[in-house]
Amino acid sequence: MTSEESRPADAKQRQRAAQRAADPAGGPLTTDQGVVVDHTDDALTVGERGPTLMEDFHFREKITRFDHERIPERVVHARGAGAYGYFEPYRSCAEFTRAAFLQDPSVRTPVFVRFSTVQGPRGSADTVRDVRGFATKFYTSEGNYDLVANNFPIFFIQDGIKFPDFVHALKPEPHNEIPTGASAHDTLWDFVALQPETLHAIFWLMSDRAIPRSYRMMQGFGVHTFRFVDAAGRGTFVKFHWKPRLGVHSLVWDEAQETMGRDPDFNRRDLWDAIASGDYPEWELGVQLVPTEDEHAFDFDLLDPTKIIPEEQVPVRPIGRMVLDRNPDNFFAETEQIAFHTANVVPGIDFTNDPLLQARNFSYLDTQLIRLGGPNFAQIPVNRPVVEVRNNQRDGYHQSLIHSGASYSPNSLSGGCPAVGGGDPRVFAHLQERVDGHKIRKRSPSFDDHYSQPAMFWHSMADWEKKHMIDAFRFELGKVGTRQVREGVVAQLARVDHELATAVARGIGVAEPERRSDTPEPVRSPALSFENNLGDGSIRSRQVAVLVADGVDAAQVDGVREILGIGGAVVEELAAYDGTVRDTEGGERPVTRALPTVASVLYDAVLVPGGPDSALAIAADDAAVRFLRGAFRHGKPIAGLGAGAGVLGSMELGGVRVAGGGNGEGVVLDQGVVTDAGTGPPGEEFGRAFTEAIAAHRYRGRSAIND
Ligand code: HDD
Repeated sequence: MTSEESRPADAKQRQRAAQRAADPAGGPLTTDQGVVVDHTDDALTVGERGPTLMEDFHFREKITRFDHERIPERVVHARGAGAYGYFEPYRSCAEFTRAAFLQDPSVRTPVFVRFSTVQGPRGSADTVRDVRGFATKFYTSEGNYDLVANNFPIFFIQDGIKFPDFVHALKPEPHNEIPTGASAHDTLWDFVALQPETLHAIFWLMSDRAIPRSYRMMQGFGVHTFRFVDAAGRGTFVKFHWKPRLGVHSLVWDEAQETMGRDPDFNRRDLWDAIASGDYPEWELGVQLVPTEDEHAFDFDLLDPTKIIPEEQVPVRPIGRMVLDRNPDNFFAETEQIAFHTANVVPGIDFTNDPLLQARNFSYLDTQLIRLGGPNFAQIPVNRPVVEVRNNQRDGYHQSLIHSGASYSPNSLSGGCPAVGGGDPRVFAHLQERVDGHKIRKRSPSFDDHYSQPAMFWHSMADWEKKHMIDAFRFELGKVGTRQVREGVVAQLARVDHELATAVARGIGVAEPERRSDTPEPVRSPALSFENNLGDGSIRSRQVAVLVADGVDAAQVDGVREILGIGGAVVEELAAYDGTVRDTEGGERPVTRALPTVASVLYDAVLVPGGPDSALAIAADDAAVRFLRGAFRHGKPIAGLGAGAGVLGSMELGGVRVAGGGNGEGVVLDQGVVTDAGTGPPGEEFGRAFTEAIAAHRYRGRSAIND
């Protein structure tokens, strides 16, 4: 290095030249006024060691802009992840709705979807126990339609006027702002004990639905009963359902908690990586339709957002599919600035008098005004409709359009423009409905039954789902400090099911409740169980770890890669160190990640291949052994080939039977552990067994699954 090159000023110059070369726009750095800046690393000072000058407009602008980079986070659903994609209907839905985007299967409507957690702030972890938001903006040819959904089909309250109470109870305790992103604290459960309408949603919250494996593996629900309106102005009640192609899958609680530390961005990263690698997530849009004349045909009120229409009673008809195929370019500009609003509807979709929906139709526009700093947020690119916007709305903060002409209607000075309606076929016509009644502040008695549907949910669960729910109630209430709150919740649970209430009471040191005579009949809706939402049974996009070390059997790893690759799984080779490992063919295999940087909770399945030296090293590596034990504890598929099968055998995982004795025994499958002690490449039988185990996600029979 010459003395010239070592001078810092030269280094900076080179850096600036490199930045200029890398700038895709090709231009130099400028101020907001377009003035080219000479450099941006030193403020303007008096001499080399003197004070900074106010005159340095570049410095002042840069710092001022930085000071104002943050906008208020959403009061709920602050943490999210989004993506672009498209929606296409399977066939025309003209029979029920005139909505243009639901007419023609050859027309793709662009969408943006934002998934979110609810309770935690923007920087909180992804895998908390919480509801997930699933909001979709359809940029239709008749304007924007927003389906602002959750991954639960019901909500915690019946009337929006209780939303601030519910959210205050759910959010961290006001005195110390603890806990972040969690519902396990006194104020929430106090509210639950006193407000039994919360129970149905609380049952979903205590189920594994509240800890999804992936945003790509959860359902979405519009919750409210909406209305379709056809071209003749006839209404049909409708509930919206998103069903993921990959099925509905969740974490287990122990895994979810560990993942918060290992990768707080677990769900966000999963969505991003899948789309970036071309594995586009897909959902089917389904509708439950109820003719207007059947409004009162149910033993609950269709307007009550704490009730589902069981799918066995009104089947979900698939009407189209949505694919997410593009990650945003800039998180803030797109995912943060997108503004959803339940009242953004298009002709053919209308509201009902669900009191929660009516409140939402006020709240969303209102919240965007403060969050996005004024009334012109619809001009932000991600919020802009694809159709032309023409109206007399003017001025306000951040107006970016230059309007001309008259800004009132009627006018003659601008030729009467924009014309009103004017027979345009796209005109929105509200469903005509006669409304009659006294002005009252009173809940309808048809909203009174708070126990039948939580009971139906409970009785529809498989045994393992019930166990997870009991564990969840015990965990949550075990964190509640106030005894009377714990007792109050148990008293509510006793009104749903005696066995559940007793099991929870035992775990939290509360007296077991008396058996009541008025608990609901054990009605079931099989569609509610995970067991009946497993998806297409594929292993597409599942993350499989292969533990390797020097001396690993190349044919076995390559063989497994080939088998799983056909199914679309993602295979990563993990070793003690980054870099490469030497395989039996003398090749240097690149290591995908070093074991100390990952953990079994970040993978769906694990394989230990053969090669005696490699297997020995794996058995002696603490991180690898911890990885295997973790995968076993969480019920994940595990496989061993050749000497790798021996590693699993020596670990004595829960008494599981493992193939032994060289080539003789063939493939052994026990408790989701697939082994073949043969030394050759993986055979067809092994490939099939491992693939099926991965497709099943978890082996539910392992006793330690949620410990
Ligand atoms: Fe809400 C955000 C879903 C009831 C008031 N809500 C928000 C988001 C979703 C939902 C997915 C995030 C949107 C995004 O990604 O930007 N909310 C629901 C569902 C509900 C529900 C499915 C019940 C069926 N919400 C609800 C009520 C109120 C609100 C009853 C108020 C009366 N929700 C809001 C809000 C938020 C919001 C304060 C916060 C940020 C935002 O709107 O844009 O206005």
